[in-house]
Amino acid sequence: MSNDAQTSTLTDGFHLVIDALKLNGISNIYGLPGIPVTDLTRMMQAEGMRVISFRHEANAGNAAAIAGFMNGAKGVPGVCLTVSAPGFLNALVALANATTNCWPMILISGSSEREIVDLSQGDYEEMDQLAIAKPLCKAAFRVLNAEDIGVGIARAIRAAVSGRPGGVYLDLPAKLFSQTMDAAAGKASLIKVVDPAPRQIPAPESIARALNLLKGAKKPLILLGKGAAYAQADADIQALVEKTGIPYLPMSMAKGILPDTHPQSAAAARSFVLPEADVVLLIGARLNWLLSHGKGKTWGGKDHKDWGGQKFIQIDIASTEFDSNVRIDAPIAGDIGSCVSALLAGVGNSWAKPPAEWTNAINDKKSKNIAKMAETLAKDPKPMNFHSALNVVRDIFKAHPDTLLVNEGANALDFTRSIVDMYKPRKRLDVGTWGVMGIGMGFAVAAAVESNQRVVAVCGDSAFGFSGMEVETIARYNLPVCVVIFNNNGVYRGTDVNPTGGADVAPTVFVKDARYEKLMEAFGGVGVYAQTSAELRKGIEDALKSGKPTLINAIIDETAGTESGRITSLNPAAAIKK
Ligand code: OXT
Ligand code: ADP
Repeated sequence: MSNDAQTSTLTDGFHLVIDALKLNGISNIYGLPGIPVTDLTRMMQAEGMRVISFRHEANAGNAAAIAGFMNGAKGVPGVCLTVSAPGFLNALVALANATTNCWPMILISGSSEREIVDLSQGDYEEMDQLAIAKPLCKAAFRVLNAEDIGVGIARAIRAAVSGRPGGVYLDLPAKLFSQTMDAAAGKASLIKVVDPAPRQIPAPESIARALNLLKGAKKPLILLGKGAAYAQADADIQALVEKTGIPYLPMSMAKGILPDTHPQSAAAARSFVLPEADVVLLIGARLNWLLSHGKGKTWGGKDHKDWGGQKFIQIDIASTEFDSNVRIDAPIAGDIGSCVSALLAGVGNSWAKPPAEWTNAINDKKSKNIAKMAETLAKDPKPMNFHSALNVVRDIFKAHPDTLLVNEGANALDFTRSIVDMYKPRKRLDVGTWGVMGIGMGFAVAAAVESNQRVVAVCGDSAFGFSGMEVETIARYNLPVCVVIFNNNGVYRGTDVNPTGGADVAPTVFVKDARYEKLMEAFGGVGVYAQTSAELRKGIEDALKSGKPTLINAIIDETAGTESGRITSLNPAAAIKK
């Protein structure tokens, strides 16, 4: 047999990985090349996959995580590809963050040779990656033989997207890639995962129990979390809210499942509805720190341990979530699509709307808050403050509701959440459950790649710094991303001083009046220095019109921010003042 004839009947590890991913509808890879995966990235591109190559694996990982949020309900996880030890470690924050947020992501890392690693003989980038990844993700697998690649990738996909979604680690030792096997046998070894995120139908009695509770409520409330956005059951969720007439509160990334301008939105009366509600239906939201653990003053309790008296109905795919903080009176275990449609069937067309005293009281509170906000937004100070800058962003999202918003920072995050209305589901991508900085540019890249829409990333200047080098990635792939840096010269604000009077600036302060826009210009994109709201407006509008990679350095009053934004109280206070 000639060499050509011989190779044409063979396949290898490289091609089996690519074929297995493609077979399962995975076409975008977020990664960073190097030993032992450089050729894999080249071959992936040659085989028609989109390989988005980053400057740091943390950002590639964040991109994959948010791609998982955007597409997971369709059975497609986000995929990140890295080199061994240091590259792998760089991506772990994103893998852990994906798991914490319940987003399906697969981290594929090349690794060193088992026989050397296991004897600790000091291989190139030696590390027992599988053992390190395990506690940080939902599942971790290693493939040693080419004929197991199909199974390995199938297991990774299923583990990532089925049940409660999460991060999965897949360890591929260098030697695997060049292993060969008969091409036909290789093809036969691949698995196209059937129904990767199967429906989980709720028990009828759990639906009846929940409807009973809801029916008796005088002050019902629906709380939509990012699980509800993830599930892509938008029409049924909208119908449930509208048919019951129950006021709803969206968590940050659930904004837009119904337009924030919806008359039943209680977002502008948050601190009123939480303690007042008597029955709360949680859809894809956990009673974790973001909801004050379902108790304490936020919920009308006397102190932080005190239960406010609410009854809770909770829809979640993970039944281990129920009773995690307070009693769940009516747990509904199942996928949100199936659970909401079962509730809808029970609600029918003659559901009695909540008492008018409740909805009127909410509307009263809401209109007062909205009027107060409108007053603040109408001011146009120079330098800009968070409100005047966000007034511009708010107008722009109203006019361009398909645009995706990436958001990180402390004040830049909290003010954006309450000022900028979202009109469509899954358009707001932010720091999530951990409040993690550094998601900005990775999320922005994936948002543009996965959606083919314009993206505006509103980042605090500190937050931006964690992933800032990816401006080059945005420019290199010519992505329609407009980064808006709220530059107030530091972490939270720029006014702290070194109490010793020494030469070092305070730990929270950066170089004053830094010219961040020049970063984008350095890579051929558009840089804008915006000192007024008019300049900011023009900058974003131009970026949306042209689709060119743009970075706007929006100068914000350095005194404007508060410590940690809306979560100041989480900072421990010193017991002893020196
Ligand atoms: O009802 P009330 O009266 O209470 O009012 C509420 C609503 O009713 C009202 N509202 C409205 N009014 C009128 N109209 C409308 N439409 C409307 N909508 C709402 O507004 C208020 C507020 O509503 P909200 O937001 O819904 O309610 P609330 O009470 O805030 O909700 C509570 C929470 C907990 C759900 C919410 O606050 C929340 O989601 N918080 C998330 C907070 C978070 O995650 N923060 C990020 C982390 S902070 C810190 O950790 C930072 N670090 C450390 C660090 C991190 N994180 N990561 C890593 C890897 N390393 C270090 C750092 C370094 S932040 C940070 C950088 C900060 O500096 P930057 O320069 O980047 O940023 P700047 O601060 O901007 O300078
Ligand atoms: P938020 O921060 O917006 O309150 P969380 O991340 O705390 O949201 O909660 C999301 C919840 O949604 C998780 O408990 C997760 O198990 C659940 N979840 C995710 N996807 C689904 C789904 N398809 N069906 C049911 N529950 C889901």
